Amino acid sequence: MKIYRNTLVGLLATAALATAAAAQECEVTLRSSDTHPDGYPTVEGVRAMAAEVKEKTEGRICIEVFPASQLGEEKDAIEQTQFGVIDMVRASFGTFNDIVPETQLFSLPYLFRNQDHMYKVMDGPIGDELAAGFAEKDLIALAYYDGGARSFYNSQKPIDSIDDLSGMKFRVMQNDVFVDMMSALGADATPMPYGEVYSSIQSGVIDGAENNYPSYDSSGHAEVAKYYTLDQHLMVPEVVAVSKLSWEKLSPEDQQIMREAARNSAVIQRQLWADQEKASEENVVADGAEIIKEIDKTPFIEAMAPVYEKYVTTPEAQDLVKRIQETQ
Ligand code: GTR
Repeated sequence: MKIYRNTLVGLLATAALATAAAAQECEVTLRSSDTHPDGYPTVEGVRAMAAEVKEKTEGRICIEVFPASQLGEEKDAIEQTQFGVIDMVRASFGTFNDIVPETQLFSLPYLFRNQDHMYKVMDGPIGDELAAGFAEKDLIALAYYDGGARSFYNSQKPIDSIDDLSGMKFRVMQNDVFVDMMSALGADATPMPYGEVYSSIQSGVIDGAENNYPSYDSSGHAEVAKYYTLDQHLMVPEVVAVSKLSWEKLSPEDQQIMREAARNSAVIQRQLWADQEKASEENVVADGAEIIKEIDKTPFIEAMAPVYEKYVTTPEAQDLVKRIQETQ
């Protein structure tokens, strides 16, 4: 036992020294915020980026990921990143709403046909143009991650058709598009931060929420809202963004390393995402979730016409939506 204890103390001391040495080597430490827990594809995606950046800068630039909203809920984290209080954020476009108004069109329901379509759009010229919108708001968009397809879940009853949504109360991200989407579906929207959803379903403040399989699973929402209907109304891209203030302190060479590492991390994140979607589906089913897969999406898609009318008004917006829809 004594030997074990000594060994353990020795190991801890060595680890502490190694950590101190590593910390000393970092000339720059960038703090990155994520709402999701350890192991979630977005958290591990940014960690993969961190590993590449560390290697290519020979330990000069370190990215430290703070998972589970340790640095604040997503909307606050985005604002803190704009002000340079936090250096980086990984967040869904859905939370940007009027912070980066250009993201709103990308939050329109049923805009993307499938994940491949979303990748093609985000990895092409449209994604580059959108990065300019982020830059105007002091955020440097480095990579777009996958956020899968979002569907409704609730604690009350299986949703088999659009009529079943009538009068129900669902949490949405704090974004006007989603509030309008819910009223177009005949339901009530309650915008609130992600971290409040679990207790709000549990206490009956809301009937449910909407999200992808990995979030439904990792947040524990599946425990309190057993009915999950795969209507897949939203496919919202996610972004890894750096504060302009932190970015401008880096040399052009280091900026290039960051850009490349972020792009490479998107490839890793998307693979992790595909694996996690399957694993989460299995987890929630094992925990007793009832998945409604057979759902006619046509009435849902048709119901979105007023939302498009409200948001796709200018010729520029109309052109962009057309370009997105026409991307093959
Ligand atoms: C998740 C997304 C988060 C956050 C969350 C939410 O799917 O990855 O960034 O936006 O949804 O609903 O708030």
